[in-house]
Amino acid sequence: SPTIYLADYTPPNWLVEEVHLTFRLAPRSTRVLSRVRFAPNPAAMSRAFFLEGEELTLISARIDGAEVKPEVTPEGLTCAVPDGPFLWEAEVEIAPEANTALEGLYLSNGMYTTQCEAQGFRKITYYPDRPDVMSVFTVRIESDLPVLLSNGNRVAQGDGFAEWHDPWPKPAYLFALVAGDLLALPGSFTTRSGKAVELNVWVRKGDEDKCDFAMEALKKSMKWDEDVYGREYDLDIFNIVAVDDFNMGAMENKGLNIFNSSAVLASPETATDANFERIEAIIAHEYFHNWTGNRITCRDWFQLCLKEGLTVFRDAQFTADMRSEPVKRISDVLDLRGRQFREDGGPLAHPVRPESFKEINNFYTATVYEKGAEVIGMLKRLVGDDGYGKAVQLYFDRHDGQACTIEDWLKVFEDATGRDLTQFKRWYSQAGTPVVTMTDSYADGTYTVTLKQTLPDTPGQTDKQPQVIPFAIGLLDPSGAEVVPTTLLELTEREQSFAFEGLKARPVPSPLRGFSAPVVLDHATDNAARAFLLAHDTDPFNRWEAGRQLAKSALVAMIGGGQSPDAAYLDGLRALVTDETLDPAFRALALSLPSEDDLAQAFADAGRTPDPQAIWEGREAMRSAVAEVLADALPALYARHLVTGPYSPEAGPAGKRALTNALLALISRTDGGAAARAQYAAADNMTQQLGALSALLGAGQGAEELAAFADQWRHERLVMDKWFMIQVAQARPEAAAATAAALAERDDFTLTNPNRFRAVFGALAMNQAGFHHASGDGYRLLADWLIRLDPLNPQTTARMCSAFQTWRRYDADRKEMMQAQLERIAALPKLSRDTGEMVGRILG
Ligand code: B3K
Ligand code: ZN
Repeated sequence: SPTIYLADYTPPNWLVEEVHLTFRLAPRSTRVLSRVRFAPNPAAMSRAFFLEGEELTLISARIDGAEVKPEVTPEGLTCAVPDGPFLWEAEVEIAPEANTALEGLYLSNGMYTTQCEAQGFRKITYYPDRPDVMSVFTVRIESDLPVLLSNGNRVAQGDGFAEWHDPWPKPAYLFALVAGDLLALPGSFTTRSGKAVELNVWVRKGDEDKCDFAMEALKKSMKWDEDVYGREYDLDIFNIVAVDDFNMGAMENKGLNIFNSSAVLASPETATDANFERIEAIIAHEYFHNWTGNRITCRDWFQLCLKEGLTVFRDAQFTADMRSEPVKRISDVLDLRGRQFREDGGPLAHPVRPESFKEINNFYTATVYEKGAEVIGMLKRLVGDDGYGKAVQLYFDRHDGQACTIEDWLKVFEDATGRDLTQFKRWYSQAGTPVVTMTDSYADGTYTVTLKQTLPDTPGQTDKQPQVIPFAIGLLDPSGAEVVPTTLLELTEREQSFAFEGLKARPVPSPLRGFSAPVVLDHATDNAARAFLLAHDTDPFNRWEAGRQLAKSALVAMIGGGQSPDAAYLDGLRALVTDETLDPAFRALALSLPSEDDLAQAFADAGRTPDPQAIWEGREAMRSAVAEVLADALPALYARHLVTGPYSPEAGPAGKRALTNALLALISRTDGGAAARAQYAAADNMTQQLGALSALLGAGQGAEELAAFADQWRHERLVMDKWFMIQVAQARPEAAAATAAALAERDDFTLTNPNRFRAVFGALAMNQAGFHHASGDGYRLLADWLIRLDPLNPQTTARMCSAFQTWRRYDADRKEMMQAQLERIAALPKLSRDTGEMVGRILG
């Protein structure tokens, strides 16, 4: 399949003035009638007429009322057209029931739903399916189903039909339709200019008691966007729909957000605190897209980070405001390092704004989303909060109703702040994680920091130019008092020195505070300095980071050097965990060890071959050491923070539950599982029930509870996803593949539900020692199932291929086994474009 290049962008030949769509819904033979007013684009270079269309049966087509016979290919159609404006009418047939790819119009448990981003609309009708063609849509749905929804405002409704009109011009990827036997949790919101908005969360019968939290999250999001960004909602109604079969988290269709049911449904009994937090964040994210994505959209798919990076940045600000700012920052950095650094350091590395693709769905990545958000965070740090506020308001004023580029985005910052962003723009075009090496010296009251940036080669990119790196630093004196508060250094050259004068003694630096840039910091420091920062740093992020670095170096010394657990780490951890002035959520984070993948990368970075089995054993040994060293303190700590009484998903009690669950996992290593069994028996909420089950499984117990759990929850598919996942996640290395294989044979394992597939095989890929077990069983099993899934659902298959992206890091045997599986997939005769591109890039 062809490669598409950013450099080849040309404006559309034809613009769309308005669209009318009529849907006559039927599972195997839905008819879609389109009436589209086309007008020549004055900016175009040609008047050739091409409409995208895939897997459609064309019934008839007309231009200005006269029948035409277009030339149809598998990708679309061409047709001779008039010189000036004309009316295009077409009727096509599609089969939603046969659509297992979950792109276009499909059926999920009897409910019709759509997913059009990025290029799914072309599976609904012939159309210029590109984001720079924006138009006003009117939609008529004909069906016997009781609830018929589309974008915009409802304009008519009667027996067997409904009509919707969306006054805001939009690209086709924001089109949506839902039809089903649904129930709504209703709500309302009054905007700050006094407009009443009707809100609904639509679900299937039986789920209506799990919508309250999503509704509240929506109202908070609407209010926050008014207060912080001055953005009001712009329609009379806002609908959210929960769908069981969905390829990702959710979709921001104008006025009709469609959600994976896992990202909206929550009750205390069925959802964990982590689920509640994720739901709040995704509701906010999709809502915020109304302005950053919908009112202002992307010119082409290369500009994806324009809406995604910005919207992730906005939802992170929201979560920080609703909950704890440091905890949110630490979680985000953990996620960034775990997913984005991993991507940036391997064969799938690509710039925040990619320059080519075969299948755009493969570029909804951690780099576009999370690094894209980091880039905005850096921009804000560099221009200051005021500059950021002015620039963003200028963006909304100048570009409302347009399809924009990263150049437009950066220009508003230049115009609003007077800052030249030419060099900053390299963050969008150069892939790879910069390494910042820090050295320092002290003489006569002057402390000098020297920063050097190294930009690693990535696929297709070498000899990179220096980037602008905002580097926040603070200095502490030997007593632990802060002598220089957080100061922002701007590293713009390959190497630069910065001096701090007038100091009384050599300070202890606290570098890269708040993780002020998405870089790897290489700073030759020792455990004493780390322990000092762990005890004294005023920057909560760096305090956590110091503990993490201590844990990492202790683990590396244990795994690679046979040393016993480091005393400085264990002492520091004890002090931190028992420090009642600290937020329990923060303490829970401090108790978690660096992941197996993180440690594998640490070995690879040091030029050593990671041994997944040894890494697993090292973490187990460290956990046992922590459990032993803290043994005297654990039961009292656990009892002090155990939350009883009515459940609230708020950050306070959730942080305590996170801490007590982390403590319980440690306690269960030494008490034979008694405390965990007690928590399991008493739990009236999923966080404590699952936390107890996880602690038991982690200690090699819990068979009875596992069976009871399945019995209790067999009718709740989202809870059963957890049941599937936890068994694979907690399986010992030698048992992980067999556990996953057995689960996949069950009747309630279904290939067509991405949540269930991810529960088993996503968990297998995450269980590093299991996936990389020397038998090769993990590799083979995952490949077997990806091969089965690809013909049904290419998007989810392609995404899960990334489990193999680190294959070059390992020893010859493992490398060979992974390569063999990748080549086996690549050789399939009917491999999808999605999976073909991913496997090709991973093999390199
Ligand atoms: N924009 C959608 C993602 C669409 C993914 C298409 N493969 C959800 C979001 O980022 O809000
Ligand atoms: Zn998004």
